[in-house]
Amino acid sequence: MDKMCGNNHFILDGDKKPGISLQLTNNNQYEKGFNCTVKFRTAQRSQRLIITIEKMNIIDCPSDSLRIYDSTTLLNKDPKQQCGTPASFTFTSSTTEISMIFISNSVVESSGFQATIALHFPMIASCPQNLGFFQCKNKNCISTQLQCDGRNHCGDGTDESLCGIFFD
Ligand SMILES: [Ca+2]
Repeated sequence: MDKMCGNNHFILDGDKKPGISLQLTNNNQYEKGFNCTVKFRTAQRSQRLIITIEKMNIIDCPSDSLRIYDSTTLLNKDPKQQCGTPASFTFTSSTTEISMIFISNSVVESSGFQATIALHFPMIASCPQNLGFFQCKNKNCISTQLQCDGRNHCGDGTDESLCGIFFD
């Protein structure tokens, strides 16, 4: 995420970029006095976004925090999901845009968080795997390109749950 800050939108698109993984930070600790916004949106108006925070380690809480917005609506309203070391959590947007805003103060730093964003295709009712879609157990419909890559894109981890068991 360190290199993605700014007001430009990263566009997720069904063919080329159906999902993305990001982390703050690639280093051991995030920077002091960091103020970073990263914005994502869907290529198509019918699409939605799934954001999953796989891990979070923001010790200087609440001075340092991550806020996630569905357009202008705060998604992680629970302060325990803005910093600290919460369990993995996920949201599916009701709009075509998600913003992540991370702020740190000048004192303590820690490793930050690891997240995925994936396109959800709510208009494709049956979510057919032979047409390139995968239906998660939680009913999110993502691209099959995001299965079995070691990152939780469904939100419930079911895109990673049946990987390799027939071939190992
Ligand atoms: Ca995945």
